[in-house]
Amino acid sequence: MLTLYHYDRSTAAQRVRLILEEKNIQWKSIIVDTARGDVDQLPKDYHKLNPKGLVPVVINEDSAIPESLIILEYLEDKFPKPSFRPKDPESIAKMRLWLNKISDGIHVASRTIGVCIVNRHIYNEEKKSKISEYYSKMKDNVRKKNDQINIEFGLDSPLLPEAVKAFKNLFEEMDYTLKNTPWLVGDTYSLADIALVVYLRRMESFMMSPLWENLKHLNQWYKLISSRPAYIESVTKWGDITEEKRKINGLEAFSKISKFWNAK
Ligand SMILES: N[C@@H](CCC(=O)N[C@@H](CS)C(=O)NCC(=O)O)C(=O)O
Repeated sequence: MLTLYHYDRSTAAQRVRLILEEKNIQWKSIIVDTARGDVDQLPKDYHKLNPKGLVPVVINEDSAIPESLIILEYLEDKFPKPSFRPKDPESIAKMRLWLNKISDGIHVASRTIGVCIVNRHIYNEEKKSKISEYYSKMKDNVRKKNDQINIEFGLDSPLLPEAVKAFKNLFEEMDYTLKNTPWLVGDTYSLADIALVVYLRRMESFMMSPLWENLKHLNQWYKLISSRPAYIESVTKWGDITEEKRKINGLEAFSKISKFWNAK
């Protein structure tokens, strides 16, 4: 049986659980949650499965596959029915352009927003030695450097305005596209929808949804996906153990974030 290393609120893991559920693939769950600094949660030799030491990782037929977007394409190839990839090459290219936005800045922007609003408070409540061990073991140097800036400056981080703007631009582009088609790529509910929906939930968890309440096509699309049985099973039901913190810290941050969102 396929095995997934993951944890409840990881956006990268949520999209993998969502496609597993949509495809009705049976899987075994192994929780690896280092997000609050608990590097001792990493199984021995985990870096052989994912050199970055992050989730998700899928193990299938003795192969370890990290990186959520690669996993989505892998699962689509390996278990083609039902399919979540359009058929014609032009639409496939469009789908991949949406996916590309995630690796091209959106995931990093999501991390920046998360660290500035919530994680820095979590880390500050932990023992200093635990957090310095966490960072000494972090393999991704860009992530490490960004986190250091975001922890130090919080809502005044020089990285935050751009991260917020990246989301504004993304959500507006999605809304614009969804004006004419039910899904991001025409009539096909595709990997693009599955991969991106998790960020709506993430931003919503910080109580930020008033910022995009005018984007009605985007909101309709989100409602449509989040009411799917597969989404409820794979995302809603897994929940988020930091939910309360996200709400409280998100509300505190709202006026600042909304200034960045609305800046010209
Ligand atoms: N590009 C990677 C990003 C993976 C990633 O950022 N994983 C996060 C959760 S969304 C993680 O493992 N966090 C653990 C930590 O921060 O210690 C992917 O798409 O799989």
